[in-house]
Amino acid sequence: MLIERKDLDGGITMLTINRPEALNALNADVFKELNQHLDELERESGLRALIVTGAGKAFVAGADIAAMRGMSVSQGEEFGKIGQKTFARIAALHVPVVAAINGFALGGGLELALSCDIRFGSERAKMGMPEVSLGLIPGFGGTQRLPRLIGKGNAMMLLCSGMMVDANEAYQLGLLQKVVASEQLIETAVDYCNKIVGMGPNAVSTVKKVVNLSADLSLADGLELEAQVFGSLFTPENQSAEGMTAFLEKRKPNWNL
Ligand code: CO8
Repeated sequence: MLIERKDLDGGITMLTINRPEALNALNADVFKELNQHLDELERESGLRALIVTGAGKAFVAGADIAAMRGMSVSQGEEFGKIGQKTFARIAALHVPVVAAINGFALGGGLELALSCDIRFGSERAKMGMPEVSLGLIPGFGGTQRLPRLIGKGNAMMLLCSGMMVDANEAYQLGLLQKVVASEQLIETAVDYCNKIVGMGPNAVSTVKKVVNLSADLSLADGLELEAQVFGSLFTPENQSAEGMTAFLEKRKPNWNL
């Protein structure tokens, strides 16, 4: 098994990339298993948050260089597309996805983290895009997602030099939302996900959808979309009725109504 699935209380699931002997490098088999898990997760209405992490000293140290070395032009393009499609499924999953970055997140590994919604790192996290050191460029979305997340200047600094940054530098760049001690990483991610579990499930998945759509919209179109979606949450059968009533009645909302 190259990916382990663990289901925690409250609809929180954790996927651990488990190929520590190769620092969890991404090959066709890892992508196959990841897609099988996504097939299941996408169908699960009880899912509330997903955590992705890596076994051993790496989150993911990139695409598998040994597997890529002999690839032809068409195989390289095909492999890139497999990675892009897989990470697009993570980005579009109906619940927030938290990357718990326990160590190296390099190249394809950083691209995996970028497809997640939120990134928490341990003090041991090391992040970068070393593709240019191999004569390559990122092929799983890195040239597109990295500048959108941390701005063109910061992204170019990493992309053109292949340099690695430590957890604190990654935090300053906005690559990581939190840095914690290694032994607290998973607990921090789970605690955060438990906060999500207390919120309206439909509201959380709608936030994710609207924020994701904003990447392709002008500000004016995005505001119009937000207004429409906001209004759509006021139907009597929507969870917002329960959320607001619970507040006024000074009790916790029951989202399972
Ligand atoms: N691919 C394959 N094997 C790897 C990878 C990798 N990306 N990273 C590490 N390994 C293997 C090593 O070869 C080594 O195997 P072995 O024990 O059999 O020699 C084992 O993992 C342990 O690694 P190290 O001994 O090197 O561990 P260190 O702690 O000394 O170094 C590093 C850790 C610094 C992370 C080092 O392993 C390293 O530099 N790894 C490569 C990082 C890298 O360049 N990543 C980017 C890869 S390219 C990429 O991701 C492109 C994505 C887009 C593809 C688009 C498709 C066309």
